[in-house]
Amino acid sequence: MDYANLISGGHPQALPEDRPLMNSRVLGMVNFGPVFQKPVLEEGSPFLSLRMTSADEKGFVEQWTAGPAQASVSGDLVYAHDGEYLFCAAEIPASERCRNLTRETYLAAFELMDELGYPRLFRMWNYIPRINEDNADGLEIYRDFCAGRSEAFELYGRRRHLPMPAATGIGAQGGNIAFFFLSCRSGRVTFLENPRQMPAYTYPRQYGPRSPSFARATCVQHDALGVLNLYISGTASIIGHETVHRSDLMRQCDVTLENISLLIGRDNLIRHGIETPADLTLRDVDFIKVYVRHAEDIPAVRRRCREAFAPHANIQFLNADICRSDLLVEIEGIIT
Ligand code: 3HB
Repeated sequence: MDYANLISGGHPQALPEDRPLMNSRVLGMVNFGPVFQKPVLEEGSPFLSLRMTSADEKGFVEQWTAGPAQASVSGDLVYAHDGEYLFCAAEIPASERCRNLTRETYLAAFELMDELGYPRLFRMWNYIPRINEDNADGLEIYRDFCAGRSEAFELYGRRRHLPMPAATGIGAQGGNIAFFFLSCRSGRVTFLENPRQMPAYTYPRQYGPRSPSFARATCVQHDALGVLNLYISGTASIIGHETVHRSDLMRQCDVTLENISLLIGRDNLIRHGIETPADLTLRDVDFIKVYVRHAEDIPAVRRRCREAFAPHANIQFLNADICRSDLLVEIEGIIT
C-alpha cells in the first residue's frame, strides 16, 4: 500500500477531472486542519476532516492510495476498498457519554470488514475532542471511549477472533469523535508488544473501567510481493504501565524514542517471529506524527525528532492533548 502525505494547505489535493468515479486509487483522505467535517464521499473517495490545528495554521492532508478502489457509504461508515485493503472512516455522534455509541459504531465497522471480506484489522486512529475532560458522569472522556471500544472488541470476539490492532487515541481541538482504520484481506499480520511496556489491554483498573484496546505495532507482510510494513502505534513515555518523567518534556521525548527503538529492534521482532533483511532503527521510520500537548513545546520536540529520525522522513507536528493528562508528547510512524 502506498501512503502519501500531501502538504496542501489543509485542503485535499485537487484531483484530476477525468478521474473515473468508481476506479480511483484513493482509498481515503484525512485532512488535519482547522475544521471538523464528518466523513463523506468527496469526488468518489472517503474524506474526513479533523480539527487538529488552529484557524491560522496550514495543516496537511493524508492520502491513502492502493489499487483501483470502490467507495461507498453504509450508515455512519464511509469506506473504499480495492480487493486487498479496506479504508473506513466514521464519526461517533456527540453525546453526554460516548460509551454506547462508540461500541455500536465500532461493531458496525467490524461487521463491515467481515461482510466485505477484509477481516484483518491492522491500524486504527481515534481522534477524541476533550479527551482529558470528564463526561456527564465525571468519567474522563478517554476512559468512557475505551469502555465502549473494549466492549465492541469483546462482543465481536465472541463471534470471530479479532486481535487488537496498532492504534492511536489522541485529542482533537473540536468536532466529534472520529476514527478511521485500515484492514486487509490476505496480508500476514502480526501484532507486536513492547518488551518494557505492559500490553495496554492489560493495564490495571486505575486507568479506567476498561483497558485501552490496542497493540503497540502491527507488521503487515505480503510475502509474494516482498512487502513488509510496520505500523507503530502512538507511543509515549510509559514504562510498565506508568508514565515516567511527569513534567520533563525532553526526558519524555527520549523515553518515547527509546520505546520505539525497542519495539522495532531486532530482538523484539524475532520475539514476534518477524525476520527483516536488516536491523530496523528510528532512521527507518517515516510518515511520523508527533503530538505535543503544549504548543510552545513544539520547537524543542521538533529539534529532538529531527536529530532522531532520518533527514528525509516526513514528520508532522500537531498540538494535541494526549490520552493521559501527564503525558506531554506522543509519536507514531510507519516503516515501509
Ligand atoms: C488508544 O487508545 O488507541 C491509544 C492511545 C494512545 C496511544 C496509542 C493508542 O495514547
